[in-house]
Amino acid sequence: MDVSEIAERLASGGEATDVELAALITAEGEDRDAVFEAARRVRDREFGKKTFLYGFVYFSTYCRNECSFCYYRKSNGIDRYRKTKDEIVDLAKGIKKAGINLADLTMGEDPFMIKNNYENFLDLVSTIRDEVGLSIMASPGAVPQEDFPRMRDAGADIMACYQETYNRQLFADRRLAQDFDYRRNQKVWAMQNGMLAEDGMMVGIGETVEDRVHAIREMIALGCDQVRAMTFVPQEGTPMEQSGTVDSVNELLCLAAMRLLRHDVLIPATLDVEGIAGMRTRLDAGANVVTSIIPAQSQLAGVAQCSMDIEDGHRCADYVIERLREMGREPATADELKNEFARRKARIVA
Ligand code: SAM
Ligand code: MD0
Ligand code: SF4
Repeated sequence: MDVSEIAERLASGGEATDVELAALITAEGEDRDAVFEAARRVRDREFGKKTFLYGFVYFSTYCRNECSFCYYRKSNGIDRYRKTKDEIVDLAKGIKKAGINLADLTMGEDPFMIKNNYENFLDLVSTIRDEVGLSIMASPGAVPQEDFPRMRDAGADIMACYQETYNRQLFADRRLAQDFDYRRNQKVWAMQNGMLAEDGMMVGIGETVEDRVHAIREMIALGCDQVRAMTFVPQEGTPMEQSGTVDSVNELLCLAAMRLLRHDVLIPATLDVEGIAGMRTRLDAGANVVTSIIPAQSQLAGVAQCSMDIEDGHRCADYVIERLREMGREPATADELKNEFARRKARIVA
């Protein structure tokens, strides 16, 4: 199969079959380079050199769930923390000052934040909106449909809830005792209520190449404004601790496929899989957002890499911005992201 022809066809707005997409996301050698080059070209045509910067605020690591891949699953006997509202506000002010465009307010499904219809979580969101004024991503896990209007009214701009896989059996094996359709609907309910949505897939959790193609198709078909892929990182004390891993190039190829299928979508280059070393490869695969930026002195954790590059400042804003400029890319401003979100929200309610 002529992979570079497939990539070029998609880059100019054409379509591809599932078999062609499978070839694209398993490309090697020169074909692989051609896929990444086409994805970068499409990204630069849509966004120029501008790169959005998201700060990761993992404010509570308590969780009632038992996802088999996750370090923070309930039964793992780890040290946990829950930041106070004042601490979180200070952190968010700090990341705004450092040039970050958005606060990603993330938690495990923490009973304290969830109780009384998400009272504490929603109070946190509205406080960040009122006292900090950054764009806000909500990553609270799966939320009942009736709470979405309140989440929007509190000021959440985008709801992040990753399906991980669109293979229902694999979902059941990985997100233990969670409902596939309920989680899928998080994205639908967000958009029906005027928020943007982010979906995501994991790479290396036992899926086939066909499963990856299926996940990419489903995420794009849902109409999410942001889509991601993250390579599985094995975690101590979890059922998947000894599971094998896949090369992160598989993730990069999935990112490139997303870019080629939906030219103007937001795609994160996460620092949470390979640290700062993984930023360039992800941007070179067509990503246009850097996520999981964490201030050095914050005592906040990552998810897939709970400590990598954090304490030495290699995941902080200044360091990321320097590396971006070295690549010839430009950090967006907080206002530029606000405008981008406003334009996208107008489109989903239209
Ligand atoms: N608790 C909320 C939830 O599950 O939706 C929000 C935060 S959750 C920790 C964020 C995401 O991190 C998960 O949806 C999953 O995609 C990713 N993740 C978790 N553990 C991971 C691992 N070991 N390797 C790679 N990604 C992981
Ligand atoms: C990231 N560590 O962006 C974060 C996290 C949650 N919305 C995002 C997985 O990689
Ligand atoms: Fe909890 Fe999220 Fe980890 Fe699942 S992925 S155990 S919901 S923190």
